[in-house]
Amino acid sequence: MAESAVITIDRHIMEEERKHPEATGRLSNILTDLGLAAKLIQREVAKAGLVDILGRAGRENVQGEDVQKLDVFAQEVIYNAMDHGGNLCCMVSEEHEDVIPIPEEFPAGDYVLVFDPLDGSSNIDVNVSIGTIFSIYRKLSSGGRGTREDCLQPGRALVVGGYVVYGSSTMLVYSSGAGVHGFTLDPSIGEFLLSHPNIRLPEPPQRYYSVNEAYYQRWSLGQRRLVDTLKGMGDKGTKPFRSRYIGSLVADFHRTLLKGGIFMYPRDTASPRGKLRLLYEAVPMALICEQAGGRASDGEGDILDIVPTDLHQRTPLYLGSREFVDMAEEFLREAPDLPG
Ligand code: AHM
Ligand code: MG
Repeated sequence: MAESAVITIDRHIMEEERKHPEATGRLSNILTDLGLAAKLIQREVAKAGLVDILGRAGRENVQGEDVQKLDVFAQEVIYNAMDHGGNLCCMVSEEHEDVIPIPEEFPAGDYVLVFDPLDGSSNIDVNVSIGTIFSIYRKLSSGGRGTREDCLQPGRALVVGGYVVYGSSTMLVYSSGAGVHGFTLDPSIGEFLLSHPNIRLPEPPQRYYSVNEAYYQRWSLGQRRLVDTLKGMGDKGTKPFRSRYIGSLVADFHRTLLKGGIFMYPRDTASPRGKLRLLYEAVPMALICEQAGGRASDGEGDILDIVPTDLHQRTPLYLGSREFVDMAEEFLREAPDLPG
């Protein structure tokens, strides 16, 4: 790419904002602050393999300071990057029981930040991709520092959804309802550069399915028949799909977005409502998936239509190419019950 064609994330956000003359710049500030938090987290994630040398998690580092686990570190980095800008009224995090208000010493803004600081924690220690997931909503209540109701809005009210994947390179992908844009961190200059403008799920999609198949026995008959069919074993005699499962939602979804296919985390007898969290994990991915031409369902209907009642509510999740998510819903409708 020619030097002159390089578009940094800040420039991209600024240019998007110019299309909306009524914009206050608050949203851009939030995204810029999140970009900084992502770089700080990336720096630590990249050192994860050096833990034994440098020390972490309950041990002291070389300066004699206590060092933290990476997910706790990520939570604090995001909180500290976002608390003082005057853009947010409150935050909620997968790592925190309740709403986190902006401290009184700082001005409160009109937006709510919902985030999962470091998703895929079982993959941290084994050098496999992990990620940060975020959502931004407009505050509903007037005045004050944000309430639970401000955080419990349906996905259709989402203003921005995005994620950062810490993989072989670090990428930030977001949508503000006008397409999906992906930026890759250039470590030599410390900037996220536009590398994937206007991402669309490929048409026709590649035939990948992604699910933790070890739970097969716990699934409904509909879910089992669906996966049998994807493996080419069903009545309908389809050719087998290819299977990929990393166990980090961000990485599994990122592949699905770029290649097509279907990611599934069904409900099962151990997690009758599903494992993944509606607010922190499902909704932002659902916005991106829809904006890229795909579908996101809980197995019965669109994820973005669900009105949450609990901050940490779980949901089954089906994400990816429209035709495969439609097909999943069809199988589930026919035999939805979990084994007794
Ligand atoms: P976490 O929030 O504890 O990290 O769990 C979420 C992760 C997702 O990234 C991933 O899709 C899923 O859990 C994997 O779960 P399983 O090990 O049951 O397949
Ligand atoms: Mg998580």
